[in-house]
Amino acid sequence: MLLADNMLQIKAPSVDDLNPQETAEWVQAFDQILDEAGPDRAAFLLSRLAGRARAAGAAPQYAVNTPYVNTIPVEEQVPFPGDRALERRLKSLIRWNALAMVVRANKYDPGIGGHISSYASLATLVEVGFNHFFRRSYGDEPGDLVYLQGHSAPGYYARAYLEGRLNEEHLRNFRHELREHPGLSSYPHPWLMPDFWQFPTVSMGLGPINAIYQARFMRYLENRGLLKPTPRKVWAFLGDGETDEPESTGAIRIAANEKLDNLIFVVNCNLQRLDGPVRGNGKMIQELEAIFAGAKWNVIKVIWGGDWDELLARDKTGLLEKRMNECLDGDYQTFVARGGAYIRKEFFGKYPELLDLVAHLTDDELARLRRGGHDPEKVYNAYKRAVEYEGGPTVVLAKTIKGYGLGEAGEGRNITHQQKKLNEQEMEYFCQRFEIPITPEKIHEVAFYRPPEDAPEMRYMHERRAELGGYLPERKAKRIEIEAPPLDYFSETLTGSAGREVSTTMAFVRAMTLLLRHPKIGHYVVPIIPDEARTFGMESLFRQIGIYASQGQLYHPVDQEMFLYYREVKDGQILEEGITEAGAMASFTAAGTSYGNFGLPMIPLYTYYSMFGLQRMGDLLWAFGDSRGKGFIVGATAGRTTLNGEGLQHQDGHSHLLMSVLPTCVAYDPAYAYEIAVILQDGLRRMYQENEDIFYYMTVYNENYAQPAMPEGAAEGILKGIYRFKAAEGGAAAVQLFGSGPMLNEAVKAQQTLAEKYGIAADVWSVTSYSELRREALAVERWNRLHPAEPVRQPYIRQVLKGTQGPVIASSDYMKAIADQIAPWLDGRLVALGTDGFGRSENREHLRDFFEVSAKHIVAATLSRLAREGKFDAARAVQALGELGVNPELPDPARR
Ligand SMILES: Cc1ncc(C[n+]2csc(CCOP(=O)(O)OP(=O)(O)O)c2C)c(N)n1
Ligand SMILES: [Mg+2]
Repeated sequence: MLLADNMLQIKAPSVDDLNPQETAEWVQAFDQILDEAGPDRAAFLLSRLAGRARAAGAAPQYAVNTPYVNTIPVEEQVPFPGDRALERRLKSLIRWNALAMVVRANKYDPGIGGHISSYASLATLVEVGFNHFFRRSYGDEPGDLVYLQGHSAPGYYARAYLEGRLNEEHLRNFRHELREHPGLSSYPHPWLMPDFWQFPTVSMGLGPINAIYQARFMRYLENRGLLKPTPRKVWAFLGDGETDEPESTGAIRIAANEKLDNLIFVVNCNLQRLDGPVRGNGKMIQELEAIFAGAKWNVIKVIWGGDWDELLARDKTGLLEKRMNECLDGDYQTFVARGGAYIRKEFFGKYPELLDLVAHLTDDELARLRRGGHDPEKVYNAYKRAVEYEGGPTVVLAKTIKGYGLGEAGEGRNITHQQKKLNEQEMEYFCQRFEIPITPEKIHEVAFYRPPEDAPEMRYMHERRAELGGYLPERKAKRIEIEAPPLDYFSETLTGSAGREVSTTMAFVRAMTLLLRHPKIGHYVVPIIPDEARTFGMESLFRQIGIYASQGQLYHPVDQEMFLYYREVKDGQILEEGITEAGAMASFTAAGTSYGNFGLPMIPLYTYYSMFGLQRMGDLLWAFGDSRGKGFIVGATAGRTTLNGEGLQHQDGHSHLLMSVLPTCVAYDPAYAYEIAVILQDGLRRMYQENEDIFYYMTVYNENYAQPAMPEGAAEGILKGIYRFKAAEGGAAAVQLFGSGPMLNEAVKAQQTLAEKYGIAADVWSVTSYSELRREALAVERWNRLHPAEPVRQPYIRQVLKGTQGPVIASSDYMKAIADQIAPWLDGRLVALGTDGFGRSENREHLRDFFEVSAKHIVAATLSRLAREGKFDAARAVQALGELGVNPELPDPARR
């Protein structure tokens, strides 16, 4: 039976029961059908009745919630296939070592942090996975991809310690990464532990959205015939508090629409986040059930442990289920913290019948009635169903206790998330509760414990992992063996446009098209677009390589008669994401890390509306860098003045500033088509041939102008960030004009005006990357600082400008702070012009005048500066401003 049917629960009408006799007969008849024909038949009849009721205007209200009990009925459960005793032992040892790791770290280094209580709540949920489900490989094929909850890291380290993959030294150096011995990073960071961690999950919400797009990308690779299909899954473990992040649930319908039955979410519903309850006044599991079921996910609730089964079975009044439904999460948390007597009084005590039901249980036994997420058999059954479910994604909502096993030190307490210091009594309690075989002295020392290799639990652990194809987490990135095409492969973009006016966006699309046609690497290219392909002139790709659609094209496209119709195909190459920059970024992440996850060196080119990219995706990009992701991000319709008409929320004058903070991002602001080709080629070489773990950001614009041919020898400068594009004619230059993107054309115009009208010779330089120039200069400066006795080295920017004269007037379509990045090496020569402030809807000419970056402002800035330096008559400069039409009394655009 599909769960969606199951979900249709008819709400009780709000009026009183006018005819109890009749009601009883109906209920009796229904029960009979349930008994005799089974739940499928019963559900069918109900939905038929509901349909008739709706048609007759007697529509019952529907709710997407089922009662607050387990989704899987006891009679449908299969027995747990593992050795419960050995698994419990293993889990207990992992619990102890994880706890010890954090307590030790904070004992010797107060304030170093770490988390105990999250893993304590999660242990059963992940251990059932490690012992029975998470496959490291399927034969020679890559296995499951598991996104583990980030701040539960101590638990995974503790497991790897038992497995012998980490040693005691590692554990002692948890959160001490910079000592002489190898340390363990606080959270999953592939950048810091590249052989261990696969997915950086600790920024809440990134794991879930990345997992969804990972599962989809897996299908994309399979449908395109690049990856052999296997039953591999993407598992994502989320905190219940984490689900409040929009990224956690914002893309779940994609998973359902794409029928991703290779995706399993497990939400650890310990009902708490950092400060307190996630929903004290509500019920997180019910809320999530409604959200996921509404999005057509298969929902499996694991609320109650096995010891409740008998109580539920014996309760013929329905009051136990009623009581379960009526208590709020805040109440459930208090039940844990206050213990058995309180539970008897406040939970069961509400109805005398329930007190009778548990009369045979002691208070201690009541307190120990387990929650579903701590019962391996319930968890196993939920996972088994999830794995076997076909046609869509599954979410397992498992109820647990935050700080499970910590007792007074934090079980269910509001402070538990931050608990990192346990006193001796508390640690003794823990060891006793989980039967950790260590002496009080060892507890006092907070010693780690690993049984001998031949202990039955150790043998069991290794056998389980061997059966499942190896240990996890583990990252195994093979060296990429790709040869980047030589630069002349892009020759048509190098030779200029012969006067034809072309935008850099068109030039980029052309270069990408060439890349797509490359016989050896074309199939690795993944164009990613969040619904702006037409804006960027990419629609020809629709026909050429098709839009990926997992189900193909099930409808007749409205434009099918046209040559460039909207062609959706199962093995399409373009990822048309729809309007979700975050989703597209998650696809970019899946593609850009596919070399590490699947051994497939996919080359994503993600093109978006420049303004709507970085501001939204910052955190995802940081995680992308951490993941050692590769690929090209292209900010199209770039520039605060070049994107005309659109106005304040559209015009990007700062993405280069935002990109400059990403350590592995190489950012360029090219002016001409050949610069784009050079950057693209070198990016391919560095990332895919030299195996550097970096990625590229490039801005492209929609202004059409003639594209010049590449000047001889420009390639090195393009890549390093600057080269002389047009030297002054007739004598040494008295001023240096820097331009980037379309503003380079303004610099060239200014060069001409300065020469013709004011007799001033100027060199024009194309600055392709201020951030790369700065990085190089900082590295050289650092070397100089650390080697005071060695001959001083010169940064590239100084080498290039050696012997040049006069001020440097820099203009770009970005904020002045972009050019300011290299000010320290320009000895006070720099005058930065830029587009600080909010954009406006206007045409380019007015925008460039407004932001004072146009040719005339470059000329005015030059004359003004030369006047200040005593190299140009000040009165003449004032007059020139008037001639140029520069009004010195206008307010500053940065603040208007
Ligand atoms: C985006 C983001 N914001 C804040 C944090 C800090 N933080 C770490 S754990 C945590 C609470 C997590 O609660 P929950 O998701 O319920 O996980 P639990 O520890 O209860 O399993 C917070 C706020 C973070 N890691 N990421
Ligand atoms: Mg929680």
